[in-house]
Amino acid sequence: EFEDAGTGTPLSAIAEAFEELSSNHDLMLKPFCHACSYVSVLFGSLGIAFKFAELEYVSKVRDLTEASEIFGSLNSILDYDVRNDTVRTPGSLSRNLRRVRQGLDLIRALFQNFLSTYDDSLKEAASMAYAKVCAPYHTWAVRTAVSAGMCALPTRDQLLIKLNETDDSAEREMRRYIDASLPIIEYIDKLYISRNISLDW
Ligand code: 1PZ
Repeated sequence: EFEDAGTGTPLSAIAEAFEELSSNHDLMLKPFCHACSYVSVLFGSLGIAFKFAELEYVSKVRDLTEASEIFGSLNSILDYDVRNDTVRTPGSLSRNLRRVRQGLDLIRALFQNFLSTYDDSLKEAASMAYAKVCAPYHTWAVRTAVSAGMCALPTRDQLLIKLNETDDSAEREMRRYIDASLPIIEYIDKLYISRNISLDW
């Protein structure tokens, strides 16, 4: 189903992209967006019910990518929006960054649940991850649409086939993403916290 860029699978490409980001210094916007764009391949394996999630995620990553022509680092996005009092304004870069970060964290939680259960259905793993990471910040309408979509998820085996992985290889690649994305997610949270911006939105 997916084109392999040489040797890798979609999951290994995602893991590699996040491993290449370093959260040790000023994280640059362009490489960050590049890594985020790899995630898009996952949507294709979830089915039509999550098309709206894909459109949401992709458009926010695209806005950030376009901004990377002007803003060098993630820090400079926050500085700009703090100066203009637009951190939480719909469509602002700092708000889009917060949403993309929630998407990255959702995938991390999802992978973690995937690895700790062998249920043939992904509904439980996906619902739990969503409830914890995203639902508290989403409207009732969005939460309802997501819970309807959960009934149309592929099975565990169907997902593995679509991603061109075995149970063992998927476990390895998901662990790589879990380990590589956590410091990035924490780094993004600190951008807000260090400026006294709460994360309850
Ligand atoms: C096999 C596992 C399947 C798991 C499926 C989980 C799907 C969750 C779908 C979440 C859909 C969210 C859709 C819309 C959210 C919007 O309310 C907000 C609006 O932000 P605003 O414009 O108000 O600032 N948008 C977002 O939060 C951005 C996108 C989030 C999408 C994350 C998806 C992550 C990837 C899922 C797994 C591939």
